[in-house]
Amino acid sequence: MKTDLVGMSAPKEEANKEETCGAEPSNSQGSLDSNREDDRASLILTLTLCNVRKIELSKAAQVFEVFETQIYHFETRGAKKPKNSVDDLDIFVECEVHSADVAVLITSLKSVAKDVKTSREDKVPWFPRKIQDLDKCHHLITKYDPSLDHGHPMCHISSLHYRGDPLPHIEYTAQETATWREVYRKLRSLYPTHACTQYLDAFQQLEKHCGYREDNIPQLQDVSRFLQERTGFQLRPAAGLLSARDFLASLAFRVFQCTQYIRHFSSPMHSPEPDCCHELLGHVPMLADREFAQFSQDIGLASLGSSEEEIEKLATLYWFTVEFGLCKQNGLIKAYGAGLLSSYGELMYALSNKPEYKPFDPAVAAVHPYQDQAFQPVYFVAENLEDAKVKLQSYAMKIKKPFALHYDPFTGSVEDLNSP
Ligand code: HBI
Ligand code: NLE
Ligand code: FE
Repeated sequence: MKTDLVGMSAPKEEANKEETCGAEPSNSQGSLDSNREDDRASLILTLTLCNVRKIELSKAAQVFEVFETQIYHFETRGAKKPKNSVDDLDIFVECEVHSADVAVLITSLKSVAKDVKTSREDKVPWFPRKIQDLDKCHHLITKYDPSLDHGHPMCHISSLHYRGDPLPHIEYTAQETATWREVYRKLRSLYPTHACTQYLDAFQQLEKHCGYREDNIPQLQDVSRFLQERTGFQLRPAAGLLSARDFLASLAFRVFQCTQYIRHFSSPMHSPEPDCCHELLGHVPMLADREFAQFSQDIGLASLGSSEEEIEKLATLYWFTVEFGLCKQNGLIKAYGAGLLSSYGELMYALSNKPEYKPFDPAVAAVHPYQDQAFQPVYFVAENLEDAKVKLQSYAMKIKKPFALHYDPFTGSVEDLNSP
């Protein structure tokens, strides 16, 4: 793949260096550059990292480095608890960090510390209020960072793409196109019997208008334009797997963050992680459906300002619907989940009667265990997409938040209905 993306390192922006403290700067509706400087609200954070193993001290420091935090105070002491933990340190840190980075910084620190306590635990986490703020929602999760071997993901910051930048045009290699061809051909033969009608309708349109063909990997620019005309959804390039919080937040603004690289040619029929086959063949056709687009945006809106626990539930709900959802149609079960519609292997398996099926209930799905490396043992079956949407909406209403958000499509922003 030939691309002008620059990899995982975050380009340093001199304009962002000078941070304002606390208050948000006023939102000038000016040029793109002013968008980039906009919303630099940073805050002073006091953290206690409990029980960091002495040999992992440098890893703890590395996390702060990745987030470009300004450290004012960094102090270690022998761990308080338990008394005999001679190999552990407690670390006290005072630092300045962007509000958008706080939640994910703490998640990252939890990969090296047994517990992380913060001075701001009870506050509402930062969330984007207007579509331009999505420039801050770019935290990548590196699941297999060899330098951090624990179960917790290590988060990197990626700021490769800004709102308004043209979507990168990718020249795929012959081998990449060959992988696409194989995936496309196989899946296309299954769709008529396995995909829901909404998918089939959109897929036909994409073949007609958007360069969906065996020998062509469609470009984000064209696909994004197509979706915008249908449901107002737009695509943005993502450099990899994003944190659930950032990924869901973008859905609130009808923005879908897409990877552009393609799976390895050795396993065309299943990839554990998203790639362009998954985005273009799995997600895009469904995002062209009005009902499904609303469902996706509703999960996104529910995620804004939610606690870590709530985000985890919404991500799980997303998993069992947007990724692996099934629905009834004319007495048969069909797939609407993108993770199924982009995997020949799992699409066959999901409708084979081998797995277990449960009726879709958001409260059950949100806490149901799942695994992301192989086929799902359980799928949730919705009565239809509208029913799934209504059930999700009543689930979302029950999430406790100190505000009631309303999305204004004219300005692409959310406002708090409770504030004067
Ligand atoms: N990031 N780039 C990208 N693409 C996804 O499909 C994606 C993601 N991050 C999280 C995610 N999907 C979901 O599995 C939920 O955690 C929201
Ligand atoms: N398993 C899917 C595929 O092979 O396309 C990707 C799932 C991404 C969550
Ligand atoms: Fe996906």
